[in-house]
Amino acid sequence: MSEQFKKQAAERAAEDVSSGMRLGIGTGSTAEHFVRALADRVAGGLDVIGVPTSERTHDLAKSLGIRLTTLDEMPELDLTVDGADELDPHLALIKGGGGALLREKIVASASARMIVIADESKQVDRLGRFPLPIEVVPFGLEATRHAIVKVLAELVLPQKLELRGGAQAPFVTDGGHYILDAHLEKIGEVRTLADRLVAIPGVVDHGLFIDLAAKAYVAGADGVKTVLPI
Ligand code: A5P
Repeated sequence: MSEQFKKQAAERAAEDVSSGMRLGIGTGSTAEHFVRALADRVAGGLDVIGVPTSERTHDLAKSLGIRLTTLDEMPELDLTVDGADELDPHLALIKGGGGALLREKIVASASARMIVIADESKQVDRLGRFPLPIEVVPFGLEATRHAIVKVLAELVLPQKLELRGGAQAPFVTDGGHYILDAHLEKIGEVRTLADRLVAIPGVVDHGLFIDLAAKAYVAGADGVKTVLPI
């Protein structure tokens, strides 16, 4: 069922795309529905160019005939459409379940607007049930882990961090980094946590997306809702 909802939200977002747009194209199962819906429109004559947020999205979009470029060629975009792991009423997001958070944040930040597409299970009152991905440099991993634990303790948050993929075969991001997933349950001060994490030298970025999403299409049993930040 949720797959159907993801598809409905993605198809609604594809309707917002018009010819001439420079698009950021997200990563994940919901974003893949968007890529397919966009490709259908491109086959029908829509003229757009896209910057993919991962190698995975690059390969899919290319195989479906969507014209692609890079942020180096096209540093300013009109619209990014991407999924999320959680969205709160302010449209603050947790992203990075698929490991593409860094490129996703760079692309969304280079876009005039970001639209989030999701099924209704992703909507929460407060972020944190979904583990927060924190992208870190492999060098000095243990020192970085200690620094993160210290910040979490100071903010009275649980200090459970898991290296994605495990110590024997850590997951490696498109940027060559590792991911520590932080099991936080409920994040009180989203902005404070975001600021404190990026201030740690070994942290490349984290999956909190604040003030980036302008709108969300959330699909559920009652159809597709348009959600604006409160
Ligand atoms: C990829 O890194 C993520 O940010 C995805 O956008 C997010 O995990 C949502 O994925 P699904 O659409 O597969 O749920």
